[in-house]
Amino acid sequence: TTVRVIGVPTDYGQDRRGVDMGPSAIRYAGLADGLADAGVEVEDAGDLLVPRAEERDPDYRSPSQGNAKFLRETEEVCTRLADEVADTIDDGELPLVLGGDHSVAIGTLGGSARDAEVGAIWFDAHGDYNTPTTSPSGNVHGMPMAAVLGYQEWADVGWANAPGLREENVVYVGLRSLDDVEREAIRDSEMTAYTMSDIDERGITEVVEAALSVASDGVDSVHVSLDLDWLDPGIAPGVGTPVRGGVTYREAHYAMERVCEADVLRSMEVVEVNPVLDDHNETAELATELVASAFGKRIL
Ligand code: DIR
Ligand code: MN
Ligand code: MN
Ligand code: MN
Repeated sequence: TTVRVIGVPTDYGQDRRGVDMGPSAIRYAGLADGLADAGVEVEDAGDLLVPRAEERDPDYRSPSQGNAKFLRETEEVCTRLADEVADTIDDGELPLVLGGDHSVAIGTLGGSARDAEVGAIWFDAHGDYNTPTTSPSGNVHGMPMAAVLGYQEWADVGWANAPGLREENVVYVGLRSLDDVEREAIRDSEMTAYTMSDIDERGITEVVEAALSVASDGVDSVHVSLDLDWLDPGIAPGVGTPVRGGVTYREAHYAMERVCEADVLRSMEVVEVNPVLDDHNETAELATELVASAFGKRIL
């Protein structure tokens, strides 16, 4: 496998500045060495050019945008990202997208699920299933799963929809923070949601097996989205919206090791690393270690 690294230095999707430095922090933490240890070829495509948020007006709204902040800018970045991701797959390589906040997933999945049926595993504390109307914050990083699935008013936002992704092949792992309307929407959907309680009860091994089988059922391959706030903030403090009670270091590695062994990966993204909020880049280091596990680095 050749992994093509695509950095997306955006922080349009949330309120804490600094997540746009995520791609640099992750590279500085040793991403290339980690991937070399995993035994894959690496091609670094650099970063997409993303205008700084200060140069843009977050409150610009077209009539269809509801509360969504920076939706114009998000469209502009995600449209380019989707093309890059689709080109990477066409070239026979595997895209690894470095965020940036989780709004970049609209682009990654848009490209990954353009010409194929794909599943998705969403490792996150959050459901990211809001719409511009239901969102309490207006932050697009709380909306990408609804956007790509075309849920409610997202159905009219063509650039944001991922044609080859169906609800039945979407699995959340590790949820522990949902907004009220979002919770009902997830319950009413055909998606599969494993919460932290499910991990407590069944263990990470069983939950990850189940997630892999739901995501890959009847489709060509699987996208893995890793939001660093999936992990417990004690080991991943450098994120904008930390939530107590996340997965441990070993649970996270085990999950990535199983993703690798399942051999279904089509694309991957690592998002929400914010070096401004971090402790000596430890969250970026953790991100690189987890990526190495996902691509085949093993203890023995
Ligand atoms: C919240 C927080 N549900 C929102 N979402 C986060 O703003 O929509 N997603 N932090 O990653
Ligand atoms: Mn997220
Ligand atoms: Mn999150
Ligand atoms: Mn987020």
